[in-house]
Amino acid sequence: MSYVKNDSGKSYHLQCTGDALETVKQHGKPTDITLFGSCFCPFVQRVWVTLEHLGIDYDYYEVDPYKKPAELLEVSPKGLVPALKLNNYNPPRALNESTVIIEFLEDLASSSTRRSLLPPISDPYARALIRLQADHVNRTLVPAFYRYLQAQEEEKQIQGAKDFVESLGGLLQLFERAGKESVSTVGLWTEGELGLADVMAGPWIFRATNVLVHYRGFSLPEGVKFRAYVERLVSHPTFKKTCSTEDLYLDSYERYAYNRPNTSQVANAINSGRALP
Ligand SMILES: N[C@@H](CCC(=O)N[C@@H](CS)C(=O)NCC(=O)O)C(=O)O
Repeated sequence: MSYVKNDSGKSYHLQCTGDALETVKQHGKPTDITLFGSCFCPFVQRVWVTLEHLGIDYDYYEVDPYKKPAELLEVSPKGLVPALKLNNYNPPRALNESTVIIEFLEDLASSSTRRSLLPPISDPYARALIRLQADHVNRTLVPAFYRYLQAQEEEKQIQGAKDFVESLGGLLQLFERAGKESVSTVGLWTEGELGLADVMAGPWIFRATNVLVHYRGFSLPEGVKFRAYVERLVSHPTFKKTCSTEDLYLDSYERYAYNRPNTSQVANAINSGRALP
């Protein structure tokens, strides 16, 4: 049984709301780095949180990635958000792919703001443990989220929920391992600072608390420690700055929840069993 009965035909939003809108308003003036973003997009959100956390100056530019305007294609070959336009080059250069952008911003911050989402470079093992978490998020958690949300038949939804919970479990195991094997203070799991894995996973965990709850009747895994982690994440001031109000996500994800044809490149990849774009 799908949790919400009928597709009401809602479309994705084209402007941030709530806290995210306030942040957009503070980042309207041209700077060296323009973030091409879309208000509902989790891949954008992870880059956006990174910019905020690292204290790197940027301006936010909202685009509709499904319409693929020429200015987006110029900075992102597949027409996907997020993308960065680097205005200090002449002519300007660009970068796409959220994970690559995040690494770029980390490198940039290492010689400017000196903030980071990773333990210090003097502790390569601790850094690798966090990267293992991030890798798990990208290869397992993110696809499991979409498979679950796009599943239409009851059986597939049950399997989707199981797989999603299992991928969360895998992340927690990696968190626990890092807690045991390193003394790093980076990462919300150990009540440290916001870290790379939090930023990588955050947008989907957040959407699990609203979109998956609404469309799939999902309940987050029990466990005091896990629930406390999710609370620290979604209420983290830097993360919250990039969050719109719940209605924006519910409306924007109805397309996925009913698996409407041609919803997105991600949705098509999930439907055809291919790797995500
Ligand atoms: N691998 C890309 C994925 C980005 C992505 O799929 N973005 C979506 C919005 S959430 C998009 O631009 N979709 C446009 C489309 O499907 O044509 C990344 O990590 O940056």
